[in-house]
Amino acid sequence: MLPQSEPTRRIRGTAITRGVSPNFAACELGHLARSPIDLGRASAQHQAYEDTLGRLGWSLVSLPASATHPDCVFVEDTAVVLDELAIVTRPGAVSRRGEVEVVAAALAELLPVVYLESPATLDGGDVLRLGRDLYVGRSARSSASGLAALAAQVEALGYRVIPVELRDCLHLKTAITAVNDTLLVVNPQWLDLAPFANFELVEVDPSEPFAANVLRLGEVVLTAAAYPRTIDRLAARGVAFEAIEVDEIAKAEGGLTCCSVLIPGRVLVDR
Ligand code: CIR
Repeated sequence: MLPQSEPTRRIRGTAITRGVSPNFAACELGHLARSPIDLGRASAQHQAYEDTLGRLGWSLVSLPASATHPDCVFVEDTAVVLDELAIVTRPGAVSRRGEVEVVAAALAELLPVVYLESPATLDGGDVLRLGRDLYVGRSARSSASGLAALAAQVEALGYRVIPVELRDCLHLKTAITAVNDTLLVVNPQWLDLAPFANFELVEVDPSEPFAANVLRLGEVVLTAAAYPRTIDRLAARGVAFEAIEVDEIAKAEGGLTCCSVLIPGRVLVDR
């Protein structure tokens, strides 16, 4: 039995999520082979994910699934949230472009919203925010013009865009995520680590290449239960974590960060 964190009553902010599409099995795939997806199991895992966010202090805005957007559960790709505003992306996969509208409407109730325009493409999964630095993966989904358009939106606000070279994985946050402000968990096979020279790194266990995608939820980090060896490495560093099952969702090449857009410190007043 993995250790569980204590529930908290403090409201940390809003988490936007979206249900699993009835057509989830028709999801986009970048580097994974397609395997059968049990829709009921994926939906149950997603419900447990939402329940965990709620228990850990996030006010949920749970948007309805879309039959015409198989990947709609992966809301992370539709937006980049900063302190001052949210940038609605233009996803790299054409089938995913229509996902942004309902998420943008939900975001607009919480903070100002701006948009990336064609021909820029950018997936939120490629953006790792550490303070006022935005590390951005140059992936098959996020183009050079996408990075430039993002920089144009954020540099005047005092953020830096730092490009990161990727290989053999879908998004930057498939390869690296933050445990806290100084400690990152990483699969060193999938990216150029030079931009992260000033951080402490925990490498995934080599038998768990997808374990680098963890979700920072305050003092607690959400991890995927399928990766116990990497969890042991995090525990050895004193990281407080909670592990949940997301292996059915992972068949669509999505992880823990992908299923929410977090807006710290902002909640809808009439909820
Ligand atoms: C896709 O290929 O776009 C989806 N099947 C998976 C997206 C996962 N999102 C993420 O890592 N941020």
